Amino acid sequence: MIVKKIYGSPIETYSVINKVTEIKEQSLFSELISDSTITFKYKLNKDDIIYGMGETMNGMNKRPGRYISFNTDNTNHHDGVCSLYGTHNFFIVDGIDHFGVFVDTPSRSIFDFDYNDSGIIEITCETKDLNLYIISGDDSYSITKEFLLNIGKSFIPPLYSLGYIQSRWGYTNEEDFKNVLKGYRDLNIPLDGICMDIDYMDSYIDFTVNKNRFPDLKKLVNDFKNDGCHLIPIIDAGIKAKKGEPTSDEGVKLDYFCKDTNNKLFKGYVWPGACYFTNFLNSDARKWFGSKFKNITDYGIDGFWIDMNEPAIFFIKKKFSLKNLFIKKEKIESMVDQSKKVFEYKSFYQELDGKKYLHYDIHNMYGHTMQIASGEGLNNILNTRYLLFSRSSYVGSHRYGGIWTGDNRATWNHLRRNLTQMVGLNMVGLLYSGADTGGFIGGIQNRELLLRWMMLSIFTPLFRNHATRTACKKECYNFDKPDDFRNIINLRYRLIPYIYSEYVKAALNNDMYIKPLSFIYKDKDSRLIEDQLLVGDSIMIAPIIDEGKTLRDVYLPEDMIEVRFDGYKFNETNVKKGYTTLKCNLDEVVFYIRNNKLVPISKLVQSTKDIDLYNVELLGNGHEYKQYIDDGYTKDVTLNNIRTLTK
Ligand code: MIG
Repeated sequence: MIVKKIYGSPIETYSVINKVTEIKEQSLFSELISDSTITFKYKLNKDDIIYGMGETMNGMNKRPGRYISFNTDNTNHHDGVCSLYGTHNFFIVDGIDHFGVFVDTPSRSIFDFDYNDSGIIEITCETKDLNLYIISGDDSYSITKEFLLNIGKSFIPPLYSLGYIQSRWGYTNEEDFKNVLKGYRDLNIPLDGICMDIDYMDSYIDFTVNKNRFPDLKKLVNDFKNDGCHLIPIIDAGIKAKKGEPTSDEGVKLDYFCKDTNNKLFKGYVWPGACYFTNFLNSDARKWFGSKFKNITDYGIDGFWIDMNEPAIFFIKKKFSLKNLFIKKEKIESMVDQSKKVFEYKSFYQELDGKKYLHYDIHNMYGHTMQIASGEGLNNILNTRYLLFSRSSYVGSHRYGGIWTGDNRATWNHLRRNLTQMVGLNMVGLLYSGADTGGFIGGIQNRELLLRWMMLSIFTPLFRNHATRTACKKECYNFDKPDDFRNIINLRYRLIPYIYSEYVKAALNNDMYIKPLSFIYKDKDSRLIEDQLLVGDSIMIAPIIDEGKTLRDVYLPEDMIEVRFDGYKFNETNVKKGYTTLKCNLDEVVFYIRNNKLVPISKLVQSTKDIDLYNVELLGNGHEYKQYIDDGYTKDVTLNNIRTLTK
């Protein structure tokens, strides 16, 4: 059951979509209301585990920790960093008591979970207008499902989005993209997409294409699609402020941009130089922004990623030249440390129905509202499903697209965090998510790390290898013995019938696609496992996420089948419940199939274009599998498209 208590007059955040029973008083937390804040406190029991908080750092168990909801472009994050790109204030206390809480506020708020051994939960909200949702249920899984039911169904991407995607900031022209595709095709390593980063645009202006670099983008897109590869361009939040630029002129004329404290157009500097920021609170502005995607979909494009939408602002007074950005280190740091952007965020307003909101007070829903605008726009423009993933998000963003977890690093801890973040993200319906596989930042080529990371990422719906322009080369064909990369990606493609089916079933049933063990298994050990995941209903994974290791302990809550894949063949072995040692070298991949379950697999293909979802083999010792199946692109996605396979 879910109930809510309303404090003050909260703004619509487009997170909970069902009508929820209102309560006048709540007794779960003690409340302390000051002039400008509300604080909620709850005394924890010794063994309580806390799940949730979406994208945040630290383990699956969020206790102990401090999490500050204040969407931040932090390129230097690590455990202990309190704010990342999204705000997902949903958590569950799992112990003697069992309950879920969603603090629905777009303002800055601090979540202290047994922080400094306090033994309590202490939540401080910096504005007093909010909805507090309390969800009761028997266990963490049913509480999560109740929550998911109330925030609506997850976005369902087109089939190609489940293929492997290569990306790098620095692919500049047609030639670069052709070389990437050729690099993969020549080595028979499957690939379904290449992301276009900001250099495809004309002077970083949204909804434009640089004609010198891409003389015939329509042809390129079409040729690539015929070869099973989709180009996926980026769109940034800031719109270059320049007279004569159509988007800029239109937005000014229609009054869709944010205003500063003097009621003049607000300008912040990002890649294009001075930018305007769309007031996404206004539904007409959202519609307008969404319709702009047509400039790019007209080239045949049907997928996008949206960036810098916290929004990231380098500075608001023209203090530095963007040309020097990568030369003057101290300047870069002051620009990119977005957690210190209080002044910038207090310098502009957003308007809704004639009411002005200081951006700072509603900061955490900026990326979310850009995601809504983009998703709705693409849905209106295209006859088939679109691909969309955002950097910034809020609870509710999952209905319009997915996310990637931002600028991580080529470190083993970031690989571990990719695994733990998937739990929090799935708890808020962000099923189409994943990290920059191999790490966004990282100068030295680390073959082992990339291989191990891929062994995890093949199970996350978004499977993208992305890196910054100063990072080492990370395309698989740039490494020694590319066969090892091919083996792993081959497994991904063979699993696509399963991944697609489990994904769509999870979306249609308001369910999670990735779960922690404890959401299914009630034993003590399952509660403590932080480095294994359940992927869909049939698979458990236990990837090796430590440097130099080929062995690890795996906990099996029940008898399972170990599946070892060498790139071509599957080798199934029964393993008994309890602890076991897994050996996995770099030229093979291992995963587990739960007892009495099945996994449909396809033949080997080079892209999803050639996958035949109707023609699958079954792994595992189950007898029946419910396969979701359609053409991968229709918008008509219903539970009617399920067929039963038997073994
Ligand atoms: O200021 O577009 O997180 O994925 O490659 C950096 C360039 C802007 C940040 C994104 C990253 C992307 C990069 N962007």
